[in-house]
Amino acid sequence: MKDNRIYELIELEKNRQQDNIELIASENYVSKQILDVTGSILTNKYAEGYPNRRYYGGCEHIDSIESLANERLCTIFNAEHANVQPHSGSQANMAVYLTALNIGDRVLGMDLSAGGHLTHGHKLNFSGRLYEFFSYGVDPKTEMIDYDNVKMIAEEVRPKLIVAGASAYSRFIDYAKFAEIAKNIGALLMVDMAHVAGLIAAGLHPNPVEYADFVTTTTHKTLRGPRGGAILCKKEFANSLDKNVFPGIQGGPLEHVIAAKAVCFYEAMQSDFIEYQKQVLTNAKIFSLALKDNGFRIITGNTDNHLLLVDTKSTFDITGKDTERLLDSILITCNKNTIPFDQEKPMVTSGIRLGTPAMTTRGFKEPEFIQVAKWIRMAIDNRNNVDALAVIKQEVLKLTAKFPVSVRF
Ligand code: DSN
Repeated sequence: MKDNRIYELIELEKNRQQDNIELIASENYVSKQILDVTGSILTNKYAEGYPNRRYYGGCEHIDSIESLANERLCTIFNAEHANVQPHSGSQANMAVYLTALNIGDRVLGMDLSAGGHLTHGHKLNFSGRLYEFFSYGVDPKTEMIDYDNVKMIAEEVRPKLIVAGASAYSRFIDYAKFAEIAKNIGALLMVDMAHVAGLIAAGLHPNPVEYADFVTTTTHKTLRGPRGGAILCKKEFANSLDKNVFPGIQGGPLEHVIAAKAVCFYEAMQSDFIEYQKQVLTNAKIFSLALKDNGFRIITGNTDNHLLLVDTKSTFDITGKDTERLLDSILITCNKNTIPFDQEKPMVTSGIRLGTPAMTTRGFKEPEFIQVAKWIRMAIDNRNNVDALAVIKQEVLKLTAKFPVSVRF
């Protein structure tokens, strides 16, 4: 019997995805072929192990699929070894920690409140519970990573592993500098490139693979693939890393998702992918400028990538939480986010994080992002005016109708 309720809910979510302006920096819209492959019969197959080394029969086609995914990923990023089995970015990071560290070892990563990620040592996360994490933040004036400070902390703490990469940091990260700091103290370097992987694949951001021992990523952000994780590493760590993914932390790989990852990598090798990523960057720059013109303070003053952090509290005396809710009411979707040295709690925050990847996929260019910046300011000015908010919402609906999600199909 058909599960009507779930189909109804999917329909509602489909409408929401069409109607809203999607500004969550880590989200995107996959292509029809990625959607189809993710929902394909490959979901029926068990394939514990690796290509040609499985614990189940009948894996000959699955082996070809997974090998292709590995080869494509290595080609894109010029890497020595790839593992496409991690179910998520979190599991990719966990597998690297298990490979590089013993429980209790020291690690240095970016503080979550300064732009890092939960798995970079948050005390409630497995990373902070299993390892002795220390953190670096950003410079109070520039709000950017201060590499001299990172070096100083690294020399004092002497971690076995340094983690570079972030989930809410809008500037270039100097991987060469991180590699130099790590080398000087005999530490390994891991780069979590999840947010900027698509920009790197397109050759528009520096490639960390040449500097880092391990590079982890998700496949669903700027890379525009299915929800999942992947790891790249130097050959010397390949065997140990593979063992730490399976059987270390995972059982059967999700081969339907791995096939969709392979399609994602195929798409990332096409020339229109580069054009798309260029537009992501152009849109982020113009969005940042337009928000500044509308009176907002942009953390670090600008962006080098696909996202911006906006301080709503200091200029408009509205928390990130209230801004997120207000924008939800006019069908603009984003997330509240701590800003450097935030005085508010993580569930409240002083700012929002905005990203351009999803709406760029739908065809937004400079004029649309300039308009969105105006609407965000108008909504804040009219936060208690229900009628004015209703008018903006109608305008949003008119605009999103012109940029259908089905452009991907
Ligand atoms: N939760 C993701 C993000 O939104 O950036 C990172 O994993």
